[in-house]
Amino acid sequence: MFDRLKKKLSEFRETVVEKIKKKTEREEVKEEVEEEVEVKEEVKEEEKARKEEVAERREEKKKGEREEREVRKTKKKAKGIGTLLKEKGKAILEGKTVLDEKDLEKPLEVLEEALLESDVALSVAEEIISSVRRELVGERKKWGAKTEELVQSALKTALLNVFSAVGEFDFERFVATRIRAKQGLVNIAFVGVNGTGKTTSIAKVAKRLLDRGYSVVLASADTYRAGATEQLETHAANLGLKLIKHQYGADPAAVVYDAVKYAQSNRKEVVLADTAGRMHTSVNLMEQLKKICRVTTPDLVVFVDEAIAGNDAVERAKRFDETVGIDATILTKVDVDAKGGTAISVAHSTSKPILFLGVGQGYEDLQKFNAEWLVERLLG
Ligand SMILES: Nc1nc2c(ncn2[C@@H]2O[C@H](COP(=O)(O)OP(=O)(O)OP(=O)(O)O)[C@@H](O)[C@H]2O)c(=O)[nH]1
Ligand SMILES: [Mg+2]
Repeated sequence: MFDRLKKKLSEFRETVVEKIKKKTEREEVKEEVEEEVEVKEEVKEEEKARKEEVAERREEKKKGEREEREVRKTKKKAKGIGTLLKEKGKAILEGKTVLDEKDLEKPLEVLEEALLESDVALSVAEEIISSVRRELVGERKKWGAKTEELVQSALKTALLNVFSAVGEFDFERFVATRIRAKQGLVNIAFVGVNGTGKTTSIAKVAKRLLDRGYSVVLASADTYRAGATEQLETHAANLGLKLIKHQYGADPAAVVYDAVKYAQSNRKEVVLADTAGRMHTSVNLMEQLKKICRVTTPDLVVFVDEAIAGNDAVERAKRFDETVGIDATILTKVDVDAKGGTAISVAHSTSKPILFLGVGQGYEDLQKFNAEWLVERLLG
């Protein structure tokens, strides 16, 4: 899961840590050289002074032992000054190296490329890069032993920023609140392009709600694809749920309408409506989806797409949002996604929360989305 982006982020961290180490070493060497030069000059001056003094004394005919003693004293003093300067230099240097734009130019370029290759959309990648730059450049940082932690934390902040703008969405709390407010019923429609995992996700969400004590009805509003109703029927049978269905080719809005009526008269709490997969570019099918949403007024429109779709998912999410107004996203097939950037891109570009991640084909393979979890995984 996310191996590629994870590897690239870790490479960035290593490069920057290495750069900081090298820079600190370089500055240390520079300081030492400067110290030596200063010490030598001081020694020279003192020696000159001594020599003059000695010369005077010579004139006064005071030579011999005294002269030697004075020269020895000078040398000792010079050594003392050197040690002092060195310590001072080290104290200044202690963990405080300043990274400038130039130091980070190349690693940030590489990081941006890696983000783009890992399905992070360009605008999001740019935002992440500026955040990392802001965190690392300029300020005198106490790098020292904490270098790796600080670089890691800059990356973490940048990635979490993307999600904090979108916010979190507590699905169960939403369902509970709606049920209370709407005399016991919440109607949820699942939309998206073909084969992304809508039907499977509905079954997983149904299982999750059942486990939490809610009563659920399924609506097969995919009257378009042969075998779609049978697929949902199998899930309904496995989970012991009522499925509302019509004939193949029937009006999907009518199916959802019937499911809502059924739920109302049978005191069921949640209607999960499966719609046919449709290309976001198909005008007719998008119009049909509009009608389903207009007629059945879902409380929540969930856009389902697959993590492996990368930037295509971003484009599709935008188009579905423009057409029917999506409220949240479920990203499926995260278990087979090596890149890891889709969640970041989709959340950022739609400004809609991610509800769940699909992490396998079983009913339990649905994970509540948590930005911290994702970022930890990417940086781990
Ligand atoms: N590995 C993995 N496979 C998944 C996941 N979610 C769905 N799938 C698989 O993806 C395939 C398509 O899933 P469906 O649920 O039929 O997709 P759909 O969006 O309903 O498809 P259409 O109705 O044809 O538009 C199936 O083989 C699922 O088992 C997931 O999270 N991980
Ligand atoms: Mg389906």
